[in-house]
Parts: sequence; C-alpha cells; structure tokens
Amino acid sequence: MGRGRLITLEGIEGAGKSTLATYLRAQLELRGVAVRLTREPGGTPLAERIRALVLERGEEPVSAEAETLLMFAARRLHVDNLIRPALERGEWILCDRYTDATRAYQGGGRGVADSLIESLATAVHPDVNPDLTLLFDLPVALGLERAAARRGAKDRIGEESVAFFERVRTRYLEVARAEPARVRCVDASQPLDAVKAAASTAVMALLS
Ligand code: Z5A
Repeated sequence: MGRGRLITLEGIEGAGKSTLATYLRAQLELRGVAVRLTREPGGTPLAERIRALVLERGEEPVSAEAETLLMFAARRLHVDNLIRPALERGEWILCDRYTDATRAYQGGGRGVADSLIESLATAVHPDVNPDLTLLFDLPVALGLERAAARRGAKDRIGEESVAFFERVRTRYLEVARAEPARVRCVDASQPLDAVKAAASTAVMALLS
C-alpha cells in the first residue's frame, strides 16, 4: 500500500472547515479510502492539552512568539504520534488547520516574522506537508456571523478584532496565490451544496 494523503482545511472562523471535513470523510469512505479526521492545535492527547492552554483566557500574557511556539509544539506531537504513522499505513488525513493557520493567524494576524514561522515549519515537519489544502474563503463579517450563531463562549484567539481577522484572511489569500498547485481556494460564501461540490472535486482529483 502506498503512502496516504494529507489534506488540510483552512479559513477564518465560521468558514465551514468542520462541516466540510465531516462531509469529505464520508465521500472518501464511500470510495473505499481509509480516512482519519483530526484538527490543530490538537489531535493527540498531549497536543489537545496544549490546545487548551493556548486557547484559554488566562491572566498571564501570551506573546505572539510564545503562541507560535505552542502551535508548533502541538504540531510536532501531532505529526510524530498521529499524522506520519497514519500516512505510512496508507491512510488519508483530513486535518482541520495546519501550518497555513500559523502563517495566517500568527504571521498575518499578529505580525510574527515569516522567517521564524518558516524555519519552525522546516524543523518541525520537513517531510510532512499537505498534498492539498482547501482554503475556504469568505468575507470576515459572514464568517463571524456564522461562528456566533453556532457556538458558545469565544476562546482567546476567537475574541480578536475584525481588523485582526481581515489580516488573517489577507494572509491566507497570499499563501494561496503563492502556492496555487497546493492550495485550492473555495468560495465559502456560496450555499453549502456548492461549497461541498467544489471541495469534493478538488479532493477526488487526488484519487486519480
Ligand atoms: N489557530 C492559530 O491561531 N494558529 C494555528 O496554527 C492553528 C490554530 C492551528 C481554533 O481553531 C483556533 O486556533 C482558531 C485559530 C487558532 N481561532 N480562531 N479564530 P478551530 O478551527 O478549532 O476554531 P474555529 O476557527 O473557531 O473554527 P470554527 O468556528 O469551528 O469554524 P469552521 O469549522 O470553519 O466552521 P463550521 O463549524 O463548519 O461552520 C460554522 C457554521 O456555519 C455552522 O453552523 C455551519 O452549519 C454553518 N455553515 C458552514 N458552511 C456554510 C455555508 N456554506 N452556508 C451556510 N452555513 C454554513
């Protein structure tokens, strides 16, 4: 059996990543593919503990650089203990956020230097990079509206300003323009059925 595929789902809050991940898993399973759904930060017991630490609203300040390092610490656990072994077994991974989220949130949103993010990416997962990234793009106001309608309390990053999420969206679009072969931009402001169709076409192309 060959190596599996790593597919990452990205976008601002409320873009539909979780909804599409569940849908795409079902579509792949219908075609006989072994699929694992996971998320970042998190995905393994220890990485989920880092997620809780990095997203909780506490007293102690968390600098943008500290936040970046915590994201990559969680990512290394995730890669070592879940993603790489699953890929080697031939499984496909649908991962709700990965390093593009660090580029967008910590780099675009918080202004962390690209050089730091890229050197950490190279050190943490030199051999585990996405085969395909789906970027679910939509206006910030619509994403925040959907997220607000769905969930309870905001986490530490989710309570950031509209200007912050505009910078995040802009950086995501820059990443997509820089790597068109890997990153497929999907208009997530469309009705859900249209978003599902566009995402499914991109993912199923990996089967051939
Ligand atoms: N973060 C970071 O800063 N740096 C990093 O490196 C990483 C992460 C990895 C947790 O992420 C936080 O971590 C996140 C970024 C940061 N903070 N923020 N913001 P998360 O992925 O766990 O949380 P999230 O971004 O807040 O995800 P979300 O709000 O759950 O969004 P979603 O998964 O993209 O959306 P959804 O739950 O699938 O859909 C939202 C609602 O919209 C739901 O009711 C759907 O039914 C509805 N929906 C979805 N699509 C449609 C369409 N097309 N039409 C109508 N309604 C729709």
